Amino acid sequence: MDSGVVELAIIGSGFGGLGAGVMAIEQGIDSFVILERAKAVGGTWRDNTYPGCACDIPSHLYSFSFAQNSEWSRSYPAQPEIEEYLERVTDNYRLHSRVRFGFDVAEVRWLQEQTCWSITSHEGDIVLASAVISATGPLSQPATPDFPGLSDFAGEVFHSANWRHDVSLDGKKVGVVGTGASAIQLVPAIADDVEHLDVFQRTPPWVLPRDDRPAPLWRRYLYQWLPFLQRLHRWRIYARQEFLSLAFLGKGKIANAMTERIKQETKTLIDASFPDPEIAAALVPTFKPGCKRLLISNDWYSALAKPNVDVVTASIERVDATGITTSDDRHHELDVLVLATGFAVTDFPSPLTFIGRNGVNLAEHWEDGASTDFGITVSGFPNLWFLAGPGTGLGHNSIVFMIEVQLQQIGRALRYMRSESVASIELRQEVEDASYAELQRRVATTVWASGCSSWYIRENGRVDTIWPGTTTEYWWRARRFAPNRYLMTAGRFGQITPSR
Ligand code: N01
Repeated sequence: MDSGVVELAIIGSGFGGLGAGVMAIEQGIDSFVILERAKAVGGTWRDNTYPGCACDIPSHLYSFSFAQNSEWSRSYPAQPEIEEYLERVTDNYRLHSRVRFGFDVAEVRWLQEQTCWSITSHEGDIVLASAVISATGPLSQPATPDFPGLSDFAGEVFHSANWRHDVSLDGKKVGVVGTGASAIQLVPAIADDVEHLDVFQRTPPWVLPRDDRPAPLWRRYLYQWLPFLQRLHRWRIYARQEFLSLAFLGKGKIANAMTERIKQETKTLIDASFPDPEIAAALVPTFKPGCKRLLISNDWYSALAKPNVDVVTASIERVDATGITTSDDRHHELDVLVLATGFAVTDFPSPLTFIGRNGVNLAEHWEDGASTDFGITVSGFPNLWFLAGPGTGLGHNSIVFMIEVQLQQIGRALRYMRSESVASIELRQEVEDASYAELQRRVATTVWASGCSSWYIRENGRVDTIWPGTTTEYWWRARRFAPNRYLMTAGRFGQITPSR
């Protein structure tokens, strides 16, 4: 068993955790640690290595504002480039020595007497920290369906987020379950290698063309020598993405026109690959565009139309040693089964256990609704901040932007605590209640509550995951730390009282 004492512990080393590390350095916090369960930084961009993996937000925007990269090779670079970018940020800010790799957090418990958090790993190691930033990310827990007979499958089965590069797909009969953001990237990337591909579709997605272009060398030089031009480009992308929110948030003429345009674009893409209207009809969604994540691809439908690819629309009944039987009694023989079935997003705060003041378990506190203040703080859980927390997910813009807004607020809170001799701050219950009530009232009129099933919606029917506004509004309202929203106890921040 190993232990340590720090001012600030950051859990996770993806975009959120690394951004928090930079923020800590900028705030002059010398005593901090980044706890990472894996052996490398990068979070979701380290874990998702499936063929074709890329970001669906252009990287000039999906990157830190303080670490712009003039070298992006194209508008939507592939995963290795994004992972390399995060490694470079880690190097440039000398964060490597701050990361404690292999520390898989099990429990985070508030010790009232000592005014600190006790963070315990699955191996029993303990870190005491005056403050904690949870940056575990919403897409860190793969969701695996429990199809009857799945364990009987004699071939290889793996989740898209745990890609088995040691399993060759060449000349194999492969099944991919799912037609979400991951499947839409990996199916076109593997379709030509396999003998046969069955794509098991439960719900077809809305798909827009992907305006992906290589970045010419001259432009990269230009951005390197005249960084303000790159910033302009970044803001242009930001404005374009923000404009999309009109389709998701509003109800008026503009929203309707945008919705119709999205529908038309998908239908055009489908018709180009599937001239037979009967087959094409099975690929057209019935829910409102945006209710599930809107996808972008130029090769999804052409991949599905390949002679060795079948879209299976009958539901999966059971798996046996040799493949999958669907509800139409057909047996689909498979050598490899890929589960592109997404992530346990609404299961927060799982897989971590947070025990706050008075022994309150956060999972129970959030049982009826994941109430927070701007997804950042929670009542009953002092000196604890979340990045990309509940109610801050997006369907239209860069989550890195949201993380940076959250870091602005956290940085200001930490500065306040250190300069005003505040040992702990805790969100007022009434603030949390009002904040959550507003979120729920507003989300009810958005596309995400328009009647589809998606990972934005929890089992109890609440849309707790998504921010029901523009990111500009979020920036305006959430960037500042407002002391009057918090209960405070006086004392020196960062000084952990010895246990009696
Ligand atoms: O997961 P998903 P994902 N039987 O939940 C199907 C981000 N991301 O990994 O729609 C049969 O979107 C499920 O069917 P249905 C992005 O935020 C980002 O693709 O529920 N099918 C669906 O088709 C995204 O939103 C990038 O009916 C089952 C699919 O599996 C998030 O990750 C790239 C099933 C799951 O789709 C998740 O995307 C990739 C079952 N039991 C991912 N269970 C970027 O570019 C599930 N499905 C940033």
